[in-house]
Amino acid sequence: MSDLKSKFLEVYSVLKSELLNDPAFEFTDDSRQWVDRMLDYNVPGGKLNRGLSVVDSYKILKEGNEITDHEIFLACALGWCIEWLQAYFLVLDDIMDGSHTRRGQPCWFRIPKVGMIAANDGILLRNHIPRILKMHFRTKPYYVDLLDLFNEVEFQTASGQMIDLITTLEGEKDLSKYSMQLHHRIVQYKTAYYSFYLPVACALLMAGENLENHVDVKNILIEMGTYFQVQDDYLDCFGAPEVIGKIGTDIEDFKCSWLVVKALELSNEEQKRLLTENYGKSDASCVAKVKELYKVLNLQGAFMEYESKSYEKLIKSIEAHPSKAVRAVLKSFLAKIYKRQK
Ligand code: DMA
Ligand code: MG
Ligand code: MG
Ligand code: MG
Repeated sequence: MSDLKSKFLEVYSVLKSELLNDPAFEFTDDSRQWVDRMLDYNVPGGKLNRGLSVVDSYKILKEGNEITDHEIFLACALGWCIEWLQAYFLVLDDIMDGSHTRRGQPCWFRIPKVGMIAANDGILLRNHIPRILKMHFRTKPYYVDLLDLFNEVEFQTASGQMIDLITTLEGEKDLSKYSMQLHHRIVQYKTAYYSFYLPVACALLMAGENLENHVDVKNILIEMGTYFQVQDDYLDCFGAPEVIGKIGTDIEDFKCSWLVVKALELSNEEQKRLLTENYGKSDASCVAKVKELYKVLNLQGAFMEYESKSYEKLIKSIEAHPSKAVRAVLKSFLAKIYKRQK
């Protein structure tokens, strides 16, 4: 494990123990144990890309300046706030998407003793974020901006989840409403803001920057986040569950996935009929027919083409940025996700 990652995980233990001893609630042994187990199950088990990116980005922005251990701790704490936000959204997303596994284990709500308590655990995870921020950032000049940033991004993500969900409504299963434009809108809101803009925005605030001066950085990160969610859509069908740690449900769930939109673009009338008949059904044979059509249409090839085109476009936008440090931050983020398998 890298030094940074082990340092990052140490900070998790510190934050967890502070939350488990929060004087605002009279914990009993049982309730403390519940939260302890719930946090360990849902917060630290992912790739930690978003959280670690805060620390990486902060280091790059401060290049040439001395960084104290305390500043590293603070950057890690902000990184963990994003991992907490992600855990909150994922616990609820898995309930709503009817998913089975996440990060190589059953989804939290699938644990028999947990069930719908998971809904409240999601709310609790969300409430931990302002508590961590208050504990460690209350006296910082950028505290208000930080709170505002997390609030804005949470609103954008929840709105993205809303459009992701309402487009699949039963009784209105109409593939003709699915387009690249709708897909782009969904993924920009549900994924790009919290996964890409938020980590870099946290680092910029810590470095004393005003976010209003970084709209161009935000736009590049949103484009990167869109590319990331197209990968997620691709892996939902073509990824290996052992590698991605989750079993795809997009076909069953009638999601407006990049794959189905691309398939609609490439289909003839007969293939469109096959999609209409089989997309959005949980029956395994229907799912298999959709996957077969995806192969016939060579969506793997279409995705590879999309992937290299997006990469080139992103590199061009990054190269055009005037600040060397910002270019480095954006490139390091892109390198982490290009051609990812999980
Ligand atoms: C998830 O989109 C977005 C958020 C905000 C959790 P998704 O349902 O495609 O994610 P996953 O494939 O990880 O369930
Ligand atoms: Mg999901
Ligand atoms: Mg979802
Ligand atoms: Mg997905």
